[in-house]
Amino acid sequence: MKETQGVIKIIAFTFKNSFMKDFRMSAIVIFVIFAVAGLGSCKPKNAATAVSGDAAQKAYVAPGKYDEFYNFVSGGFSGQVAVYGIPSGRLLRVIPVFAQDPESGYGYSEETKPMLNTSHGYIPWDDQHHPELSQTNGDLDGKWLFANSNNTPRVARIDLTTFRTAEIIEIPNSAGNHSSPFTTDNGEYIVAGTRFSVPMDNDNGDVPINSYKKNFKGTVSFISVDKTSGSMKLAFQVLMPGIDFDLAHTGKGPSEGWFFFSCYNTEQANTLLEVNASQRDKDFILALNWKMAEQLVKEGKGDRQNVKYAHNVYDENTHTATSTIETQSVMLDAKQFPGLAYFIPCPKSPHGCDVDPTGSYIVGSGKLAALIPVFSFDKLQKAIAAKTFDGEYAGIPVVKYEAALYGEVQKPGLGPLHTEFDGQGNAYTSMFVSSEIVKWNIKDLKVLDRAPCYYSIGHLCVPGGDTKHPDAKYVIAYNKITKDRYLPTGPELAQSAQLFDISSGKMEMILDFPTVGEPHYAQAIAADKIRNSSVKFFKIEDNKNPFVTKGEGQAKVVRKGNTVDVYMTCIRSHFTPDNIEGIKMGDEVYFHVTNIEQDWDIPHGFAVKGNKNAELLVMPGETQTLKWVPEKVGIYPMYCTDFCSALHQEMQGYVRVSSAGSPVALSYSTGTNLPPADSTGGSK
Ligand code: K7E
Ligand code: CUA
Repeated sequence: MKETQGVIKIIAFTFKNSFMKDFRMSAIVIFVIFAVAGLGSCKPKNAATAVSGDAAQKAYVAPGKYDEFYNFVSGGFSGQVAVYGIPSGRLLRVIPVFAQDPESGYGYSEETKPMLNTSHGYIPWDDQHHPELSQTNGDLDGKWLFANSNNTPRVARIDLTTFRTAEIIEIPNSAGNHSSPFTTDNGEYIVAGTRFSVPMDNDNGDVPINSYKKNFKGTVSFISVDKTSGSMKLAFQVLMPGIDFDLAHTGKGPSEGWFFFSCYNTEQANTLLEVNASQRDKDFILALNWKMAEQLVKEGKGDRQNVKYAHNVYDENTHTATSTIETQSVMLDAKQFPGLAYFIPCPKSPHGCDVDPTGSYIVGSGKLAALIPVFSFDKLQKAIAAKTFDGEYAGIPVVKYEAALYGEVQKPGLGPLHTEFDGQGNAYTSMFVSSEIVKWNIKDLKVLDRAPCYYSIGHLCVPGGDTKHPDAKYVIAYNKITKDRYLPTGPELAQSAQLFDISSGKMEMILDFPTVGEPHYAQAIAADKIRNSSVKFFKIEDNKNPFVTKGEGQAKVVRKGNTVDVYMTCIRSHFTPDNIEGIKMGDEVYFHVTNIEQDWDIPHGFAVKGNKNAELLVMPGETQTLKWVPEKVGIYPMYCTDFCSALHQEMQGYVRVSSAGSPVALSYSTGTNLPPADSTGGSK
């Protein structure tokens, strides 16, 4: 513990000086300390005993009992979203979103491959940072979960009745879709701000990198969401100066109609950003009047641009995704429309940008700052009306810091990143460098409580913590480093979450649980808002897949040239057909497998020897297709991969592959042994 405090003292000292002198040097020192704090030996000696037996009881959910909350946690570089139960920390499901998933066949089956299509072609991976639950009137409505991808800019919508990805839309004129997918408070739009500024898609991108200031631009995009179907559409984009957009949150209440984005690299550096983008004492929070933008677009303002981006939709009736390349976007140049955008100075490379439940306060978190600035929406409006500006930046007015500032939380800790709220006037801010959660009061800006995290917390989550009415029973920390917390597993250790009970007014740690991939942001919602609308199986009569087989009597194998379509059913515990002959070398075989069960939780799997994709995992009432191109003459077993009954191990069959010119006729059967054993034919 002493060592930790020592390190914190050094950091504090560095910060103090950094305000007076050249920030460049201190930034380097701070980064060194980051490394020491992260990797070093400063583990509190009592870390292992931070939870009392009494506290652990609070996280205990007895066998057979349900959790109170669903917790949707970003999978980071796994590209997926994981679902945990809270307070138990039990992993319930990993939802495949931006990466192929061999467990479910997502991205491998013919029906789901189009979900991962982009303007760059098929991309089976991404880096997922922020899950966002849909909101109506500023509260969670339990309909959808949105997810961003950071690398190839995309936004996904997950249907919370099926826990499946229903739609993915790519964002043109963007690179590194980080400040996304945050919702407006009544669910009209999802925003997507570019982290990396780049030349716009239609500009000549073949320019020197050091022409950044001239040629690189930023954008923030608004994707409209249909209230009933959830269907997404790129509504408009706003052209911004070439800086980095990091995080965002919607206004609400008095600030409804506005959106706030944190920005860094206002230095417009294009190399060694850790030094070069840390020079200015303040970067910005962008306040954007999206209602005005919407109105401008309605009036026909903005540039109609020809761009290319993929829009992928999964149809629940055909169980099939389609990918369309869209070609239109509307771009509003922020500096051409006075009143649309304002910059608020925010200290030291802000990261988090959070709005309190009343919508009156905007919290910026400068990741190199030793204080937390809180801005007042009311003061911001007054400053705008009185034009209390500090000049402009790239044509956009910069509001005077003091004119928008409500106040600063002094000495909250080090490296503030993200803030969530409890709805009772308090905020919880994660402190990366000092590795703790700090609770403070929004009105008087006094620190009320602090709880150490093990170690290096990034985001944190209060259920409904970014809505009008948080469900503030818990706060959950998502940590980058877990050294000494879990059994070693080679060079990489599990990432982790830590659960704190906050119902008493004090933070009390009650649980550690490891997470899948890297957890960045997470959201949680009362289980009752989702679980009763959960789909149990798909109705077979509603199945509109063009290759559906609605009963065993309709199973068949059809050849068209060298394409062979196998219309196959599965039900406990056999496939129909389960013997197939007459497949020839050079054939492309498509197994269209329909699960004709009509019961909850009875998927069947399907795999055939040598298939170069993954299994299919077919839900009751659903059809999925596996493509298979045999490469050698012979007998190929196929089988069910999901233990579905006592006779699961009997759920198998064979495919016979003959040479290209072989006389073996196409035949298929279940239980009748076709063709007769003496019609050998064969390829030998
Ligand atoms: Cu702070 Cu990508 Cu939201 Cu990670 S981000 S922590
Ligand atoms: Cu079907 Cu195992």
